[in-house]
Amino acid sequence: MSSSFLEMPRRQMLTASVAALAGAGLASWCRPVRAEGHPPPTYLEWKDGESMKVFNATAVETRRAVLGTSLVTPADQLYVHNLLAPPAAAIVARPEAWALQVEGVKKPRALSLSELKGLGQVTLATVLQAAGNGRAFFPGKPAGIPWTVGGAGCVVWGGVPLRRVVEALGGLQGGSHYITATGGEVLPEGVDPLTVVFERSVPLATLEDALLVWELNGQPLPLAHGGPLRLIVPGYQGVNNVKYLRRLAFTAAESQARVMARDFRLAPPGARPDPSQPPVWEMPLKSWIHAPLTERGKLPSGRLQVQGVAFGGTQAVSRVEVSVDGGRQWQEAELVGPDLGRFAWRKFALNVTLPAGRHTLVSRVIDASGREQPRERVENAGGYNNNSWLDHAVTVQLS
Ligand SMILES: Nc1nc2c(c(=O)[nH]1)N[C@H]1C(S)=C(S)[C@@H](COP(=O)(O)O)O[C@H]1N2
Ligand SMILES: [Mo]
Repeated sequence: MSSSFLEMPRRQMLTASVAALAGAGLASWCRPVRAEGHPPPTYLEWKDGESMKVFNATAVETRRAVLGTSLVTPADQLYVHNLLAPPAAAIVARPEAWALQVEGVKKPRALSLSELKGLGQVTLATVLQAAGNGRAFFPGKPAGIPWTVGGAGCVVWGGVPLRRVVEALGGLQGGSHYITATGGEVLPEGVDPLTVVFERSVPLATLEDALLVWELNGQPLPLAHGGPLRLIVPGYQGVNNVKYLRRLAFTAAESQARVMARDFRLAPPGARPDPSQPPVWEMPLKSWIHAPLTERGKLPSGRLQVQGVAFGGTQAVSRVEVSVDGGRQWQEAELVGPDLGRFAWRKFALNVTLPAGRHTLVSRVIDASGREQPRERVENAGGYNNNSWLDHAVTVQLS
């Protein structure tokens, strides 16, 4: 493992992190964290540095050429995004000591991780994606991490369906419209907790598919990805998948935490985000090509295979079309490899023969409900939900 971020001095990482967090409007808690001398981000040392691009100490994305080389993204190549410094590693060293407080059910109480495991384990593959994945392609350069395509992966979770937990606690109390999940980060003292706590609400209907997970790709959930316990809301943008889950409540209203009420809102360009605007919830359908790429030199002309990944958000992928002329003419690609279910991504491939010169390759997905990936992004102040096929085009140079 030879990676730039492993060699980055601790102070530089903290400074980078603090600067990025200040940009995200969360500056209020940075100063206390720094004053406390928070440990360096050793929680990312195990990542495959060759495969990753580092934005700061708590945001790394997977390189485009690496994504999709296997259907399931290896954990050491999966992107990471933390808005707060993660809790101490001790919580994954003794996972059985972790407890989850459940509220809004007939018999509210704390459940230990062992009790949750006792309810039985299921596995589910989902796409996990940063809501700002594709932000780098917004010409207005919205504030926030400039993710390109690598703020995403497709992984296999192991855990218990949330429905089963609710049943074990006597069912829902009633009157709730949201699932509100709280992360277990240690909050700085002296600031209003609502301005810093990682707490998100999703519609109650997501109870149908939601999981509480403790495994990632068959291994105990690492700290970087929310271990020992995480909420997974299949088909929803990454921000709704709360890590270090310590409280889960069925609530009448959305959380008033800043990360719910002000951040991750679909505000019109130039507008200030506020709770009246739609939250970042479902992932819009999306696909992109990851091969061939000629960023590091030309490729020979002739026969080559165009490859990429496609997902439908909450819907299954129906088909994928590829264009090798920037979107004028389209051909249907082949869906390859096993189908891991409607929340996973599908790999696609198309064999083409191309002459020497520059070619613009694009893909667009059509989902099971007939929706088609759009040509244009929907403009918004935060740079969220970019699924424009045009923005995700790759230009290759063949000799
Ligand atoms: N508790 C907590 N959960 C969190 C976050 C966080 O900062 N704290 N970041 C969210 C965001 S913005 C994203 S994109 C995903 C990233 O998941 P990953 O780091 O496992 O890839 O986790 C989400 N869950
Ligand atoms: Mo994110």
